[in-house]
Amino acid sequence: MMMKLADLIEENVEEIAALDAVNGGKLFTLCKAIDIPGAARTLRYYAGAADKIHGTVLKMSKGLQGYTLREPIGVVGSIIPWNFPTTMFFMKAAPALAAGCTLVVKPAEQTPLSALYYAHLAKLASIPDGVLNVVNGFGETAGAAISAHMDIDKVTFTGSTEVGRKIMAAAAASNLKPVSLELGGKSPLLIFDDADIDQAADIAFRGMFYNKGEICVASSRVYVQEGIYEKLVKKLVEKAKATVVGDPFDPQVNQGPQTDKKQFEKILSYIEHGKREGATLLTGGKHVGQKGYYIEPTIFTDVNEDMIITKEEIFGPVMSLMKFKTMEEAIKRANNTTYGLASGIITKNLNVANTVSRSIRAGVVWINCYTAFDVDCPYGGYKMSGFGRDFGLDALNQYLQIKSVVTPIHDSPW
Ligand code: TXE
Repeated sequence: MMMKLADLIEENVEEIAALDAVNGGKLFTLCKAIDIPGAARTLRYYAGAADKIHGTVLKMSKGLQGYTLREPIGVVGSIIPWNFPTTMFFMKAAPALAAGCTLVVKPAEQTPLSALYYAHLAKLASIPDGVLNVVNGFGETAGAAISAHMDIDKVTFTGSTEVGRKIMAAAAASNLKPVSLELGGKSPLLIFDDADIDQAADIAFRGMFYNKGEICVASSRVYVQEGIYEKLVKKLVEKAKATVVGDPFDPQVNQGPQTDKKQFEKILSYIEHGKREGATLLTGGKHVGQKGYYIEPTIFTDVNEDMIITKEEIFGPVMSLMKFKTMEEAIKRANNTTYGLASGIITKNLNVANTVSRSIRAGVVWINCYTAFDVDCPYGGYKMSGFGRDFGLDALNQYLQIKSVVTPIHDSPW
C-alpha cells in the first residue's frame, strides 16, 4: 500500500506541487523536482523496511532463554510545520506506517492542502480508513489536543522551540507519551582559506537562501577564514543581487514570498534589529514590491555571536557573515549557540574536516556540501534543536517499542 501511494504521488506530481506552491509560496519547479519525488522515495524506502523489523535472541543466564519483539508504539500524533509540507508529512508518516502504527497528522494551519490530498491518495492506495488520518486545525486547539490526548501514544513534532516545550509539558501532564522534537537552528558553515571560492559561494548561498530561508538547517552563520573573506563576500553579494524574487510559479524566479504575514513581519523586524545593533547591511533588507510577502536576500557583516540576529533563528533570507583566523577560533564560535541542528565545513584539508566534524555539536556535519539530505541519513538536533531522529533506519525506532519475551529452557524454579 505504501508503494502504491508512492506511485500515486508521482502520477499527481504537478497538482501536488501546485498545492504546496499556492499554500506556502514555495517554488513550483522545486516542489515538482525535489519535494514531491522525495516523498515517493521516502515511502518506498520505509516500505522496504517494513518486513525487516525484528528483535534479537537473548543470551540469558540461569536456565532462561528469551527474545525481543519490536512492536508498533501505537497511535502517533504528528504535528508538522509549513515550510516543507510534503517532506514533513512523509518524513514522519512513512516510518510510522512501516512500523505498523496508525497516525493522526496535523499539518500547519498555513499549509493544509497537500495533506488533504495525501489523505485522498491514501484511500486510493487502499490504506484502510483510520490508519492515516489528517486533522487540520490550529496549534492551540488541534495541536494541543493531540499532545494532551490520553489515547495517543507518541508525538512527533517539527516547529518552534516555544511550541516544542508546550508539547513536552502536555505529554508529561497527560499519559507521559514519548515525544521527538525538531526545533530549528542557527547553523554554522565554516569556510576555510583553501576552499574553491566559486564552489564555496554556491554552497553558502544555497545553504542559506534555499526555500527563501525558511529551512531549519539554513547556514545562517557563515564563518569565512580571513584569507578569502573579501573575495567570498563579494561573490555572495553578487549572488544576492542577481536573485529574482517573485511569483513562485514563474520558472525564472529564484525566491518566492515568505509563507505568511507573521513570518514576513518577524523577518523584517530582525533586519531592523540587526541595523540597530550596529551590523553592516551589505545588501537587501527591504520588502520587494508593494504587495505580497517578498523580501530581498539580505546579508549582514560586522556581526558577532552576541547580536540577536546571530543568536536567534530568523527563518527568512538573512545571512550573517563573520571572519575568523584559526580553526580553533572557528570551532569555538560555531559552538557558541544554544542550537545544534546542522553545520557545514568547506575545505580541501582532510585533517581540518575530520577535526571540525568531531568538534561541532550538531546533528549533521556536511563537508564540501550543504543541505545534502537523503532518506537514508538520520536527521535531528543536538542541544536546543531537539531530540529524536527523522529519516534513516534510526527513525523507525521512534515508532517501535521493545518487548522482551522470556521462558525457562527446562522446568525450573522460576
Ligand atoms: O511555529 P509553530 P510558527 C520556527 C521559525 C519560525 C517560528 C515560528 O523560527 O519563525 O518557529 O513559526 C503547531 N500545541 N520554526 O509559529 O507555532 C502549529 O499549528 C501543539 C522552525 O509557525 O511551532 C504547527 O502545526 N501544536 C521550524 C506547528 O505547531 C501547536 C518550522 C508548528 O508551528 C501549538 C516552523 C500548541 N500549543 C517554524 N501551537 C523547523 N524546525 O523547521 C502551534 N502548534
